Amino acid sequence: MNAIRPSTQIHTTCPYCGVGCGVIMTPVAKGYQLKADDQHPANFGKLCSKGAALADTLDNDDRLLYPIINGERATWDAALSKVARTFQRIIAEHGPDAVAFYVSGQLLTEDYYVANKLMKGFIGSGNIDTNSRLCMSTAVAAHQRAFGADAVPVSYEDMETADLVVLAGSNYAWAHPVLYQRLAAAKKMRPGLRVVVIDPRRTATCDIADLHLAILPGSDGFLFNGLLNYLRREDALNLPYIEAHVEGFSAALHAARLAGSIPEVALNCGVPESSVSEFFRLFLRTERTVSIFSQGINQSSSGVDKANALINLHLATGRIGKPGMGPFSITGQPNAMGGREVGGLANQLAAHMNFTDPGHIDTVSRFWNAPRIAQKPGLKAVEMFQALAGGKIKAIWIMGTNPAVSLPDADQVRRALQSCACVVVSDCVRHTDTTACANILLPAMGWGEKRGTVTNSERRISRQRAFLPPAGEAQPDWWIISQVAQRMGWAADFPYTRVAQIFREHASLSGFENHAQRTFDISAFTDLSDDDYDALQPIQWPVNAAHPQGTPRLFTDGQFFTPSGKARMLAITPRRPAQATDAEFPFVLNTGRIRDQWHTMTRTSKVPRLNTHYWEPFVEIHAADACAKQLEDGSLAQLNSRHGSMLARVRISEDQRHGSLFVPIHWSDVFAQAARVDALVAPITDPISGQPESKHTPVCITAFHPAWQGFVLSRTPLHFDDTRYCAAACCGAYWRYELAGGHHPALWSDWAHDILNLSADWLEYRDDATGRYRAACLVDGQLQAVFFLAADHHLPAREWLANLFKSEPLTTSERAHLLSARPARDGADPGRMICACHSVGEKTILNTIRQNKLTSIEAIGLSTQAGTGCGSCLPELRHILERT
Ligand SMILES: Nc1nc2c(c(=O)[nH]1)N[C@H]1C(S)=C(S)[C@@H](COP(=O)(O)OP(=O)(O)OC[C@H]3O[C@@H](n4cnc5c(=O)[nH]c(N)nc54)[C@H](O)[C@@H]3O)O[C@H]1N2
Ligand SMILES: Nc1nc2c(c(=O)[nH]1)N[C@H]1C(S)=C(S)[C@@H](COP(=O)(O)OP(=O)(O)OC[C@H]3O[C@@H](n4cnc5c(=O)[nH]c(N)nc54)[C@H](O)[C@@H]3O)O[C@H]1N2
Ligand code: SF4
Ligand SMILES: [Mo]
Repeated sequence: MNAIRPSTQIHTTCPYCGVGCGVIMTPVAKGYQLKADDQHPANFGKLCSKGAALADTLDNDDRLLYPIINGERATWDAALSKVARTFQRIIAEHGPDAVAFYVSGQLLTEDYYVANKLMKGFIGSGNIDTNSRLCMSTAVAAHQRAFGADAVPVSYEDMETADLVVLAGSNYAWAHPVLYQRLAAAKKMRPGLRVVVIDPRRTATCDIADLHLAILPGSDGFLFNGLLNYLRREDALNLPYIEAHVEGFSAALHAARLAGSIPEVALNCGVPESSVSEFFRLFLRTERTVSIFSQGINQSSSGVDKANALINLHLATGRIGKPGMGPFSITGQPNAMGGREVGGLANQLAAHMNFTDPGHIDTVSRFWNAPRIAQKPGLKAVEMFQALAGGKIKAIWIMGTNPAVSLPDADQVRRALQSCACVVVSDCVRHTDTTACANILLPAMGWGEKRGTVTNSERRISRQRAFLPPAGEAQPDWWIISQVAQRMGWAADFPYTRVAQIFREHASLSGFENHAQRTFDISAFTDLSDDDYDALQPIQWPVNAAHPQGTPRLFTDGQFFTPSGKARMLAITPRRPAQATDAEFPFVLNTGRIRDQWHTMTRTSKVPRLNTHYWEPFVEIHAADACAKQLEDGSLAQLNSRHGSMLARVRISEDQRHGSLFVPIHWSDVFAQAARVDALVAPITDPISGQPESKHTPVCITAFHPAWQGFVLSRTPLHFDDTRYCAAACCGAYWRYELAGGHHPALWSDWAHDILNLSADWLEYRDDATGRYRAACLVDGQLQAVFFLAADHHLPAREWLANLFKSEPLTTSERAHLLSARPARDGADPGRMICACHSVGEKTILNTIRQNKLTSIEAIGLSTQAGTGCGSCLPELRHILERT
């Protein structure tokens, strides 16, 4: 092991996505300076906009600082004892299956290991499931079916050395930005590298695509089967490989024949024949192919079949286990992979062992010395919350996830939580939609405070290291769980005082009675000293006696983890999404991520520059659909499904398919009113994996006509009662509120004065005929707030006004133009923020391109600095350049 690095620099791992970038934190006079770790093999010195902003998320604003029982501050001892006693009582009265844990791919491996051990090993129920159910469970099931183990075959380097990279259902540029940058750089070096994007939407990822297949939502299975059939017809299968290493080949091929020829595939997928044949020919002739898949495949009622249909292609061509080849399921959360290692899903056991094998139950039971170990899988996330609603589960402990926002049928989830007498929530944040439903709140240490390991998409284990003191009384999750376990009577089994102890036990279990039968094996770390754990360098599992330096690529010898040692091709019959659109709900609702926010925004929303890219919930719609529904760009719309409704700002976009809508997942009640998209999503899941169909909900959309609309920018946070729509964003020097109301106040002026509640100089303008009210409030010549209210959404741009919140007093000219919201001269309005690193707006970029006749991204960078920071905005810059 290498020596510990100098202690002034702390090497740790970004807590956001599954790329798992290394970052270095250095204490400086005021806080910490962050830089990308140029030695870390995940990112080699690169970061995206979110990672680069981490140092700005470290304040303790709205942190959960101490335990709370029923709204009252409590001691740790009281809170832990209360959790232990309540769980014990319910188990005694109703049995172990009456309690549940709902955990997260954002826990560290050690936290996750202890949570799983407590529930499955000692409480004796399988009822621990994780938000990875909504994310990776489909890929897990597909891997298990094909390889006999949940193992990602490839490394990031394989993606860079491939000649063809297929991106299926992945918005790589925004969701895995550093991998996208690595791919873009590889393509620049080797222009022969081809990129194909399969996504119903045109996304930022299409920026580097040679071919974009904007398929009908949910039709991937038809495409993959069609390709398999095509490869057979063109005699392009690798028969020697199939003979030696694959089973199930004939049945798979037989099923794929039904996909028909290229015209049929094109029809089934809703794309031109020429695109299908181009894709098929590319795949046929390119040996080095990596097929990346993500939520566009996983979040589907037939996701496991789709993933297997894709893996089939690699098995049939022998493109696996070799450099630059393989199917590649990329993980979402920082520790989605670690959660799979410890068996955090309800249908897994631990260390890649399963309930389906009685020998495995026995092995784990003996290793843990846990005679009460669960004998069967527990409830999967969606079923778990249905059981909570039905009263079968009577106590739930939620750790590191926000199900009131992120689970499908989210209104029902919230009702279930509200009706349960024992909801325990461990979180770092005080106010989330889920903490609002909790009876007991336990403060968890956050990133920078806690220690442990995470595993990224390429099976690489990296250390998270602490560099901050805990916020308030916060404790690490493993400690909290162990303390409860001790109080439930299992002190000897949960004796942990240091995180390294847990890691060693986890490593030891991975090797226990393994005999090369289980791919997850990190037994080389069984006797790791505390110092060596502290110094642990990023390494890819398996790490064992045979592979002490780790394993970049799996299945190099064509041996798989099935009983026969052969990989399995699956016979797939493609299915359409479970719910079709109809006259009442004619649109397909697609949901996903935006570039600068992380999930329910508990951390990224703290960073003003991350809030300026998109500052409120929106719905993207094709221009023809918008026209038919009489929706204007920038107006408000109401979306309804059979399950719920939401409000969002309309964005007309040429990137949408006809009949499809896209809404981001990020907004919760904390940041907006009526904007949780999962309130609309049906609790329909894949029958094998239990993963929800989050990308395909039939909905209707109508114009929302409130009595008034408006925006308020304010130097201090404000509170608005009685609105129908309210989206708030912290933008640094000011807060931004986008508003709509159901009825007019008697006097706008009184309303605004009440809300600001501050003695200030008011400039006001009122026009009752048009329903307009505008006001600006100044304190000592400095802008304090502006109110712009109107009968509809036709309001001035906010950017110039926003810029006036810099601390200096306003100039006479600025004052004079305040209520017209327009600068005296053109060019002072930067427009919508594009480059988060250097705060460069769209209008600034457009003007600079036009004035200086710029023709390249590099030239834009030289003139404006846009795109010269983390690079996350490069696809949008290119788009703007193309438009001009
Ligand atoms: N900025 C940011 N990055 C993140 C996250 C975040 O919150 N913010 N979260 C992380 C997590 S946990 C995850 S799981 C990953 C997810 O990463 P991705 O899966 O890349 O992200 P999504 O936006 O959920 O969905 C990907 C794409 O699937 C497409 N899609 C929808 N329906 C279909 C279909 O039928 N077929 C195909 N082929 N595509 C379809 C959508 O249009 C979308 O562009 O991102 C991770 N990275
Ligand atoms: N419609 C739709 N729904 C989706 C998706 C979609 O694409 N469409 N995507 C799904 C996917 S892939 C995912 S991964 C989920 C994500 O959804 P969630 O997991 O619900 O989202 P987060 O906001 O990441 O929630 C994490 C919570 O844990 C807290 N936290 C952070 N660090 C720690 C820690 O160390 N310990 C503890 N105890 N708490 C911590 C944070 O403050 C936050 O409240 O959403 C899913 N829901
Ligand atoms: S790509 Fe961005 S969010 Fe993902 S780990 Fe790297 S820096 Fe963090
Ligand atoms: Mo995820």
